[in-house]
Amino acid sequence: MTDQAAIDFEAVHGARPSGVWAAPGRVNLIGEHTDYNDGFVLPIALPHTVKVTARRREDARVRLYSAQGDGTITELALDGLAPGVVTSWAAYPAGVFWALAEAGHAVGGADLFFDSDVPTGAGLSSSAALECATAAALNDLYGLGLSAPELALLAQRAENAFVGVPCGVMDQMASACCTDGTALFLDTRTLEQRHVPLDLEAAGFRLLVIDTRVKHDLGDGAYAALRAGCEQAAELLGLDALRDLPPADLTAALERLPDDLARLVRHVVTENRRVAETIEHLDGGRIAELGPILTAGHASLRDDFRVSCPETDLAVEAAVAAGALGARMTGGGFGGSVIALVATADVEAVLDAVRSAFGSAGFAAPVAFTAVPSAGARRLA
Ligand code: GAF
Repeated sequence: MTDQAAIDFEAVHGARPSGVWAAPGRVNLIGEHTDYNDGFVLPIALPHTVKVTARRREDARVRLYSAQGDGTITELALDGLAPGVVTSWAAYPAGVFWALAEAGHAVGGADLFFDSDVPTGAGLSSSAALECATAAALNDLYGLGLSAPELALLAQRAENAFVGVPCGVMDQMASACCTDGTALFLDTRTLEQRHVPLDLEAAGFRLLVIDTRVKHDLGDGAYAALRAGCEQAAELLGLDALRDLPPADLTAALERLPDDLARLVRHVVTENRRVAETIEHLDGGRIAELGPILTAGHASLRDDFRVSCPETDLAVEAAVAAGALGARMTGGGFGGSVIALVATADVEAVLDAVRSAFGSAGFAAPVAFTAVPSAGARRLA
């Protein structure tokens, strides 16, 4: 552990920490709004992480501090944790203590000090990173012996039942399970995973992340409404989940649904197909072929699922017009970030075009960086 991490922890919590853990944010290459339909996703972990320095407490109390917070410690009694009790950022880590205890794991109190460089509200899974960092720390501090997928499921349970956001499992699985240099191909029904090698740089490409700085929020009801719409459509079609609708039956199925549900179904079925095509191209080493798939995915999110916004639409349009092979919004939508697949030689031209389009439209300047497929949650020291 760096001396500075220990000094910072001790200044807040008054004792030496036992270790430091980190869990990353993510971008999703393709497979959006498919995870709560039992479908397929293909995220990569970012180099940006939530780091947590931590130690056990023997008095069943939880003390949470964030370097990005308001300078106060949130102190909670473990036996007082219940959904709805914590409403600040601290609900995410507190929810992990709650989910572990509720699942019967022998977890006690702890002091935690969080420090994050995952942009918040940017659709890059800062919440899942916060949950997964907490879960990884508690797993080690209390010798729980849980696997990375088990930690991800507990983190999702924390977010669903304690925080109250009905998210799927993609973000927590990405944060817990990704590995360096690979994308995570996940079947969200069986939880079968495959780590697909993704060396974009060697192939002469970059995956740019363009944060539009339009803050997205999954807790505001729109995400829950989309999920409910998908579930209602599956029920009307007599399916367990939209994943079970074969593409060949799509046209007939759409005729049986009201228009507002039909367009959700069309997105989910075509998006699962786009994940499969992406995997085929990656396995065949055909990275450039991914471009049109990404852009088609964006059109489907914009026109059918209707979760894009003027800023994400403009970023995609400007990037593609300036030579990006393809681009799409990533994450839940309603703002957040866009990814663009770009030949290395064209990176500056694409970024200039997006900045200039944002300037002309009167939008705030976007923030961009290159996504390098990175490792999932881990102990650092
Ligand atoms: C958010 C959710 F948290 C994920 O579970 C997923 O549904 C995503 O939106 C859309 O693909 O990030």
